[in-house]
Formats: sequence, C-alpha cells, structure tokens
Amino acid sequence: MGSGVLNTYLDLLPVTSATPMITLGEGDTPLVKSNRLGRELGCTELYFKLEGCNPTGSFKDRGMVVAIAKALEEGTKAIMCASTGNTSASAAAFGAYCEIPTFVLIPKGEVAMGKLAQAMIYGAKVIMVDGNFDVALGLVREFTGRNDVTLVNSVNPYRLEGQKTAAFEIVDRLGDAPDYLFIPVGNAGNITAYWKGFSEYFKMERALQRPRMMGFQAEGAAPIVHGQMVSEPSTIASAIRIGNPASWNGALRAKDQSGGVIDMVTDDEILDAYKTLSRHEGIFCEPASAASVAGLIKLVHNGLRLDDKRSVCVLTGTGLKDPELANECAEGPLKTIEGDLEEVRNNLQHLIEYTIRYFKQILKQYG
Ligand code: AN7
Repeated sequence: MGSGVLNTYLDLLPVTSATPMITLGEGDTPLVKSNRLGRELGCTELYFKLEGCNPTGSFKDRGMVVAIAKALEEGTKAIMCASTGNTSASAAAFGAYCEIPTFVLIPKGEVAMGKLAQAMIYGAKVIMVDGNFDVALGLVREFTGRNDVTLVNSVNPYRLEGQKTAAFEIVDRLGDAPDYLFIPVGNAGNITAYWKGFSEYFKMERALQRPRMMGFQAEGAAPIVHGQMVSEPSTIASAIRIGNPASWNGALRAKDQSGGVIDMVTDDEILDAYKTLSRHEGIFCEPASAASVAGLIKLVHNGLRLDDKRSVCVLTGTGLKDPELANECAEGPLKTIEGDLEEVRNNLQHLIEYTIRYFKQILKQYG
C-alpha cells in the first residue's frame, strides 16, 4: 500500500525490466461509504471513490505515472499535453519528479485556478490557446506527431493502462465489482479505462461480475449523448468542457457491453450534487466529479431502483482545485466582527442555543 500503481499492479501493467518504477504515491484511494445520500435514494450500498486523494488531487496520476515511466523507458526528452487542467497538473508533477521538460497547452480562461497554479509551480511551460480544449488537443497531437516529444494525453495508451487500476482497487476492496459505476465523462478516457480494468479482472475471475457503466456528460458538453460533436461546449464543470472526446468509441463500448448509459446532467444538477456532497457527506470534490452523483440522483428520481444493489460513484478530483466556485456557492457573505467576546456572543448566541435545543430534541427521540 502506498507504493504506487506500478508496484501494486506490476503483473497487470506493461512493465518490463527496463521500466523505471517511479511513484508519487498515486492510487490506493479511499472508497468511502455514503452516510446519507444512499439512504435518501434507497440505495442499499453506495460508495464514493475519492480520486481527489491522489498526489496532484485528481485521478489523472494513475495513468500519468505509467505514461511517464514508459516515456522514460523509451528515452523521451520531453512530454506534452493539452488539458482542461488536471492532466496538466499531473504531467507537470511527474515531469518535475523525473526531470523531463513538460509542455502544456490549455484553453485560455477555462482552467480552474488551482490546476493552473499546480502546472506553474511544478515548473511546466504553460501556454494558453485562444480556443477550447478540443482545439488545444488537436494542436498537441499535430505538434507531437512532428517532433520528438511524447504526447501524454489519454490517446497515449499507457494512460488508460494506469487508469484501469482504479477499477482493480474497487474490486479488491469490495470483493467483487459493484452493480453500478457512476462516472463523469469528458474526453472519455476514464470510463474506457475503468471498463478495461473491470473486464480484465472478470476475465481473470478476480470478479464474478462487471458493473453497468453509467457515464455522465454535462448538458452543454454532451457530444456522446447527442451523437454529434459540440463545437462550443459550455458547462460550469470546466474539467469536462469537451466537445469531441478522444475516447468516444471507448465510452460507447463500455456503455453497450455493460448495459449502461451515457447520459447528461445540467449545471444546476451538478451544483446541487456538489453542494450535497459537501454539506451532507463531508466530501469536497470538484464540479466535474459531482456529475457522477448528479447522474445517480437523476436516474433514481426517474425510477432507477438501487435497493439490493451496490453502487460506486467516482469522484475524480478534489474541490480545492476550484476554490472560487466553492466561495460563490457558500451561503451569505462573510462577516467581520470586533475581536471581543461580546461580539462573538451577539453573533452566535442564538445559533448556539438553537443548536443545543435541536440536539436535546434528537437525544430525546433516542430515549
Ligand atoms: C475532475 O485534465 O480532460 O472522461 O485535460 O479533470 O477521462 O476525460 C480532465 C478530465 C472528469 C473527465 N473529472 O475524464 C484534462 C481532462 C475531472 C477531470 C474528467 C476530467 P475523462
């Protein structure tokens, strides 16, 4: 444990004797049981996979460590990616760790502050493109095709290899695959990789079943749902503001082979799920991650029954990536008071009394 995905899943990854076994401590993330939402939705067993607990705060580290290890093995001189933010943070961290120059193209004005800060402080060369993610990815693919620079977006197959270890962990933890896996979909690498991981474990008989794959795009960036590219994707969830997913076919295969869905959720549904997770589960994830939970809530409200089912929602990144949004969502303005006890009392006494009364009532109920 804590030894990284290359060491932990050595025999199931494309590792050779020449592969450097690098790690920043990625993987082995918590699978936390829902306290309240599961009960409210009549979902017997609901878990959250906290991928925000990875070293750079998102699921991207699993695939990145394998992509970078293989790049080093092959003698790469530099790495490059386009990103809505998390991929660039992860590439920059591993680039720094392995001392490989890292180049990043990001869509101008569309990357959450925490992610940009990471790429910068890890020392990547970051360039903003006056265009969206799809434009940036197109440029990176062309550039890396003509130069001796390794592409580390999820079109690099080693990214998906590393990423599939999240599915292994879920099975290792639960003893079998869940019945349902809810997951946000942007470039669709993650859903493709999870399906690969579950399928490999199933084939090896380490799991008796495979989950239905329930992928969710944001309504304004839902090309797979509409079966058509979106030229100007828009959603508050900037991580999944993607109009032409690279692993489009992988997502469709996961859906079809598992009997799942690729559906969409509105920004309001995403924000509701984002706040619910924070306030009622104590889990602060980024809005793109909350799309998985928004999808779960939507389908249950539409009649999906999850009693006697085991479900996992993948929470792909930490909420600290986008502190500005959290502040915007918080209730009421922050108040400043004089630094004396009287003022504290004036401002809090009624709340404290109310809370004490409330808890006394609850305690009475329990006798
Ligand atoms: C938090 O960083 O595409 O469907 O460039 O950051 O595998 O693309 C991020 C995607 C979900 C979607 N949740 O995963 C990037 C990037 C978070 C993300 C997704 C992303 P994919």
